[in-house]
Amino acid sequence: MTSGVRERAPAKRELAAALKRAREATLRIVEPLDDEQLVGQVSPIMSPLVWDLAHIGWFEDLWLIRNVANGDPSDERFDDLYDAFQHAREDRSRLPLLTPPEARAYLESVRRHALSVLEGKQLDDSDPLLRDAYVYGLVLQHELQHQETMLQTLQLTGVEYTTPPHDDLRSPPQPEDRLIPAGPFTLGANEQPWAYDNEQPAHVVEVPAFWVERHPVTNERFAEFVEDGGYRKRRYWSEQGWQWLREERFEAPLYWQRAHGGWERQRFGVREPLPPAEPVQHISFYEAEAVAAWAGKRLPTETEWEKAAQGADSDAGANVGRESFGPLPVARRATSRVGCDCMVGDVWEWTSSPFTGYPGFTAFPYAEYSEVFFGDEHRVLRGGSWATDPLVARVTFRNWDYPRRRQLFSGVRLAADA
Ligand code: AVJ
Ligand code: FE
Repeated sequence: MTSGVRERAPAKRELAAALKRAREATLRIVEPLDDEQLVGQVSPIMSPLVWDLAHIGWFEDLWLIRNVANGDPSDERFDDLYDAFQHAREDRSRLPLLTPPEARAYLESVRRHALSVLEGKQLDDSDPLLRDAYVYGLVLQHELQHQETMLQTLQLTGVEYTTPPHDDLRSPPQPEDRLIPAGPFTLGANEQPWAYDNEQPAHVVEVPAFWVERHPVTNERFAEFVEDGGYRKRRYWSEQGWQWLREERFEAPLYWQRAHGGWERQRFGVREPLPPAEPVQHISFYEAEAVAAWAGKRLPTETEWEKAAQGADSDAGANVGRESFGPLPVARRATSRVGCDCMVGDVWEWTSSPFTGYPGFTAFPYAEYSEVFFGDEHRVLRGGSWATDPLVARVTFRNWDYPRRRQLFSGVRLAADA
């Protein structure tokens, strides 16, 4: 085991500032939308946006008021309405939800109360919830992660949104391999006080040598796979992947459309030429596996991915934080020590690993964040996307979803045995 030097706990003033920054970002996302757009059920796999809003407030009420100060719930009904385990996403728009103005007022009143609790609270080291201000990190990251979920919903609705142009149509560099020599490395987080339970405990693993590509798979390369009949050739697909494809009859990533001069894609309500050098996004795990097979490669395991990513999260140039509204042409940014680029930000990268607990895992502070999702059904995604907040996009962070999902800002990086 390596022993990490923990950073000092953030001061109350810094916590309040971080909560404020997160809230401003949440409100900025929904600012251009009218009430109808906020209450609509866009897709069975996503909540209405007004649910995410009030759920953010409910989670803050639960953790920063009730669990920190033994306060009463601000409204008894909300444990049913806004606990994600009570109702499926597809049913949420039929619930007696708060209206958008009510949800905004609720967010505001919970925040006021939570800040007054923080003001009067001794951040006591002997309470694991308060040590390193953990519970504040939890609530902050929760809100920031829901922002990414809300952006997925917005992209699904096709509402036109003002975003920076993605008109850089240069060709990508040739794929390049990096060799990661065999040897031990420490998987997981032991120095980040706000790491989630599923990133812990950090432990040393032996990883055989492997190849991994310098960049995630680009649109140009993915389009070659498509033009090569990738979606029609059984041999590139796993058993489950082929079955999924036959049911869905997809012929390209989500949001791609054929046009006269080549492919176009829809991005936040706008149709634009597909930028060849951007990482492909909105692919499922099955499509990730298939493009890897077509290239004569495979997906990295999440252990391989994290080993290749060491050092990448210290890069200030990463495409994270919801500003670019899309991946950017692959380039030297968020570069890891072994020289892999775009390891953090741009697109989440599917790995071959199911989502499970590390050896010695203990659920903290609640089993419903990670533990109930462990098992064979989900696959792990790594690295964060352009929509992930820098506070969340660390190299040890583990995301997960069903292998068929494509609404994610998801892409892939290829690996191979050495
Ligand atoms: C880590 C993105 C899979 O959205 O289900 C939000 C994050 N957990 N609220 C999810 C989360 C509770 C989670 N993912
Ligand atoms: Fe949540």
